[in-house]
Amino acid sequence: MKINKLILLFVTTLFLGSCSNDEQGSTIESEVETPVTVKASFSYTISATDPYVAIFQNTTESSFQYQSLWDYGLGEGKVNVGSGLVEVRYNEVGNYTVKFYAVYNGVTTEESKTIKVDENGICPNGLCGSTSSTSLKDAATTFAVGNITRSSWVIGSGKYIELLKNEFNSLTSEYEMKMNVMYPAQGSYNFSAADAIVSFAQANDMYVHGHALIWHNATPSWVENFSGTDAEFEAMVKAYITTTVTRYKGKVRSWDVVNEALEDGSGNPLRKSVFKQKMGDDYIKKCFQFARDADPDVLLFYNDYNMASSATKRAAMFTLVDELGDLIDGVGAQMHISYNGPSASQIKNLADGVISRNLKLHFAELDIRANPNNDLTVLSNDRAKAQSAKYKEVVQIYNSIPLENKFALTVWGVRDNESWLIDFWGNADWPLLFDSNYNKKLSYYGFLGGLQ
Ligand code: 9MR
Repeated sequence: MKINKLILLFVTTLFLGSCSNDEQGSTIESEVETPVTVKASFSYTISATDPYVAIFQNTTESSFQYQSLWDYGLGEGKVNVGSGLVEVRYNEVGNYTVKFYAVYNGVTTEESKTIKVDENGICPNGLCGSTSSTSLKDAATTFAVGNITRSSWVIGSGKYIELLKNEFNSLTSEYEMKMNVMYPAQGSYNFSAADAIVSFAQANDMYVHGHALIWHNATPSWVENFSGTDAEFEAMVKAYITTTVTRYKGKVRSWDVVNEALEDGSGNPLRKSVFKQKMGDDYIKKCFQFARDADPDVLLFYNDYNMASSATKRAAMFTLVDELGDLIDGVGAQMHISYNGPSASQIKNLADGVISRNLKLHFAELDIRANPNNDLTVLSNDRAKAQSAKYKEVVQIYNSIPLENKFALTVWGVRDNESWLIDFWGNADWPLLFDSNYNKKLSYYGFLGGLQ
């Protein structure tokens, strides 16, 4: 069995206080000396980033210099690791009796606790199989925690449905609330998949974030090849947005009105989409106005990627957003990032820009590549830890923005093996919070740790 022990912090408990035994003895000679003992005491918590790791703390109260010894219940007997916090990993399911000893004046006192470990890690409060452990949505008390789904997944029951309902309180359709699916042929809408997702969310008290009314990558071919005048094109877009937003009025909390309108290249101009070509450079403003007119209460977002890593794209986005004035409620910052970047300060810069404009911030489409350089064939412990730390960092940044700017943090997928990234990059990766068996990964605990 492998035991990892790491002394994190040395707490000074070993020094004599200013009032020593000797001083007392010399000034009050007539008092009978009672033997002094030091009462051993310790506590432990479960690591936020690794459910199999207990963090032990010596909580003995004494100003006397005593010796402290641990027995972690792993068959090693007593070990002296000094004082401070100690991390111990319990790799195997079982019950472990942990003892802490304080030795002073020839007297040894001890405290003992039982650590129970099941297949999910150390059981909180010794309650194995407890379903009362905090879920992501419960831990995030000031914003929604979302994930994506598909209409074929929200029917029936099973592990997936349980997990989705337990951990998340906001849903985004992965691809079925885009124009190519909702409006596949002229004059013929198909809302069946979107309806299924929205109904499921309503039945389970979850928000729906509508994604995305206009996206150059999800435009049906009849729209790309529109036959008609520019005025007819614009009327068609107006009717589509009005029909869709009206249909889900009161059921959808928010919409990405336009997605990824900016080029990646120099200057980050508007992409030359069919919408720009036919409706003009102010097509985004027009689309926001159509949506606003259809539902004055729904929150309207502009959504795009790489805005933390690219300062120029961020600047172009803010120019675009500023031109929208009161029509826009928030910015969706897609968080398709990697374990090693963008940096916390880049992410904060983006958040600060949104906050300074009094807009809502959506950390959207969160997934964190563990293998961006394709140097792994399996997820190593070190990389899993680094990925978990990045999740924690992102969540901490989001959790620390002002309440009025908070909206939701949406993870882009549940199981690693279902992530769009695998096909997109064509190499192995494990970017999400759950493995292919729906087990929580270290990344899950990193996310949770960011909320604490
Ligand atoms: O993950 C989505 C994938 O299943 C779809 O096939 C694709 C096209 O609809 O969209 C993917 O999600 C994208 C999102 O809508 C916008 N940002 C980039 C995402 C990954 O491509």
